[in-house]
Amino acid sequence: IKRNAEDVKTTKEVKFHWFPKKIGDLDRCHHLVTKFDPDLDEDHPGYRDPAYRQRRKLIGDIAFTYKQRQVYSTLRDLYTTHACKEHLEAFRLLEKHCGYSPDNIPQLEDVSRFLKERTGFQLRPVAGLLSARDFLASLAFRVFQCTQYIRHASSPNHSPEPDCVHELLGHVPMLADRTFAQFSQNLGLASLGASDEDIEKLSTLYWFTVEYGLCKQNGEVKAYGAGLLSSYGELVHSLSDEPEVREFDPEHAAVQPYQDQTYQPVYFVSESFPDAKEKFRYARPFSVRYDPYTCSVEVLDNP
Ligand code: HBI
Ligand code: FE
Repeated sequence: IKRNAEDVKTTKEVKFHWFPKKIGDLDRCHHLVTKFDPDLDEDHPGYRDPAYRQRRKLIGDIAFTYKQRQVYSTLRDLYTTHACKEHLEAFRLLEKHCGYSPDNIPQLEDVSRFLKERTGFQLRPVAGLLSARDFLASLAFRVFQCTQYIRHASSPNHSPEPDCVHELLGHVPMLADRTFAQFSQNLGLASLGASDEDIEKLSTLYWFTVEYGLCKQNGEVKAYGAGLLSSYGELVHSLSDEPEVREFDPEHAAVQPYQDQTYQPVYFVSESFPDAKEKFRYARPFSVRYDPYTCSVEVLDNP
């Protein structure tokens, strides 16, 4: 008797057809019956109507490529073990009050209102990548520039540019934390009027903290960077034994070469957000102060 691998597992195992075990598995149910297909069945009333058939194909393709809750649900499951407590707490509130759910992309305005109440951060729509200088300058005013389009459905787990998955699942929950919000604004304030070299350094620092930062919590390492929290693969990688993990130090993080094509080989781990915020000091010939009453920046001459 010929046996294949599946036959020889355990004696008690009964073989049966694959069937969906969770609602997301319904994505795999695409075995259409060809009977009554207007493209294949000559007796179909629409068979001789090309416009009808084209319209049917368009609607059919949407159904075929529909991925129920894929990104949201897989990431959310992983947050329990991999995300820092600030992210988890904010995420819970966003689900409760802001329409975060597997089947819904919330409105920017609703999320912005939520953040404004928590930390004074607001979201502003942006069409795509901005220059690092412009992007950082917004942070000085507690404005986060947010893309609104979503990644292409053919690669749900990866996007080469920021998209609303990255902004909403990665950045927004962190911006709801007061200390993290202050740290982000401090990076923004430091960038105002900075030289090109310093913008490069601040961008790199932003990269290793806001995008790819790790932090210690109750003796464990957790992720707080938005690039990690919006990428299933890299989130797992960052907390595995593979990458090198260094103690966070702004001087070093600001000049560490980084990787935007594959996973990072090096991450920086902070003791805590207050610690990261305290360590970041920036010296220059003048200083700036943000006036929250007028939402404007004042330049202070240093004697
Ligand atoms: N623009 N829209 C957008 N979103 C970002 O996250 C972003 C950007 N421009 C530059 C940038 N990030 C990085 O250079 C940061 O390091 C500043
Ligand atoms: Fe980002």
